[in-house]
Amino acid sequence: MAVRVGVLGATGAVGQRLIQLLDPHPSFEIAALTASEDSAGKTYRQAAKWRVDSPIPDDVAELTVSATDPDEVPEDIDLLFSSLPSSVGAAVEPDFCEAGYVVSSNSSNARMADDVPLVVPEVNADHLDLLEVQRDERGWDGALVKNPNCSTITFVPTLAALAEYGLESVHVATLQAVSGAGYDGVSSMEIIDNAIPHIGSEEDKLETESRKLLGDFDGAELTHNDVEVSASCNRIPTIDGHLENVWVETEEDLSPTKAAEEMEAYPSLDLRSSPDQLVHVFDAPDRPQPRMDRTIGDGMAIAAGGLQETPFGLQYNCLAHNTIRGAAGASVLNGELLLENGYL
Ligand code: 11C
Repeated sequence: MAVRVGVLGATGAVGQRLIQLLDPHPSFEIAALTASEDSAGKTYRQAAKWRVDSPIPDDVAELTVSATDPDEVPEDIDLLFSSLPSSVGAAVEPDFCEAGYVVSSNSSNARMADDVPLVVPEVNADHLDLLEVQRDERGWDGALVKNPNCSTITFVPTLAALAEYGLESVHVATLQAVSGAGYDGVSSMEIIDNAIPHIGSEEDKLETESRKLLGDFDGAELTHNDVEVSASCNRIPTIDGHLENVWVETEEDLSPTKAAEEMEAYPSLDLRSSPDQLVHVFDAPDRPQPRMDRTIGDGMAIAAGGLQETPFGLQYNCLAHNTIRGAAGASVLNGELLLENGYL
């Protein structure tokens, strides 16, 4: 029988992607949608300004949207996917967890909390065990699991593939699509003929989330990886797909050829939304490119290329679809991991 799920923040850019990825889904059935007060009481068709590249599923279109409040969501929902603005997520996600709901959240609040697992299943599925600590410390019947920022997800699997060589320092410069800024960013495209450096608090997220993801959990406490990470984040006028330039120094020698082999061999999982191959490495130095390569593995794979030796270490480029692999798909994958591990 399908697990009944809800989407918190269902009308936003990531909320719409979640609905696209969840309907149909072999394990999950959408049974509740929430949004801001002004959408409450409307059908989803009326409330959503639907923009993703497939029609609204008919059964979802006729569901009534409720306010984002635990009292408004049916108790028999087993899992909530959250794509709330972070200020709203910070205010209400703990209430949902206290009320007994398991929440797989893309929102940026609480990602760095000591007892909140920040998970990319292929990289650190074992961090899910942190939920036992969370349950003890917070007394929640529910649980809160986070996926990282889309630009963190883009480069961390490639680093994980190289981690056995000893990561010493990482420099990353991002070229981020406008859909990362939500639908206002897409509709205005006000940065055509421009690029914006130093966007939001992205740089801090890449530097801190990557070290948490690559850290070790000993059953009681999580230790963050001590690799030095320095990020520079830029918005460019691409619609979907974050491209990143990475420089990595390792303790052991690592040639571009060996690094490419390690990335290609890095295992995917057999969760429903896992791509067959997680990291695809291009030989052509001018790939990956967002428009050509963001849909590899149905948007759930990472693409890499341009590997070369430089005086600053191994250099390469990587790319992921920011609203699929980087956001909605990441939350769905964490939901599948929760199901696989008996949390639902
Ligand atoms: C952007 N990466 O491209 C951001 C959007 O922390 O989940 C996602 C923000 C986050 O602007």
